[in-house]
Amino acid sequence: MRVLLLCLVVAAPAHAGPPKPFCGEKKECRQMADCDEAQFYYSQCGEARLDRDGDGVPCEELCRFK
Ligand SMILES: [Ca+2]
Repeated sequence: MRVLLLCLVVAAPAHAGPPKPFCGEKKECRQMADCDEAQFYYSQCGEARLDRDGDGVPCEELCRFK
């Protein structure tokens, strides 16, 4: 059984892992689950409006303590 498990791990594709976030339909800070998600949308999805005051930090209400 141990050998079978090892084979499964080795055979797993290199890109297997936690699913990467993708740009979905979210547009506003109140739709973001947390600061990481807000930063992802801000930096990867072109949602510049998430940084309303233009200081480079999106969604202060989520990220201000980071
Ligand atoms: Ca900001």
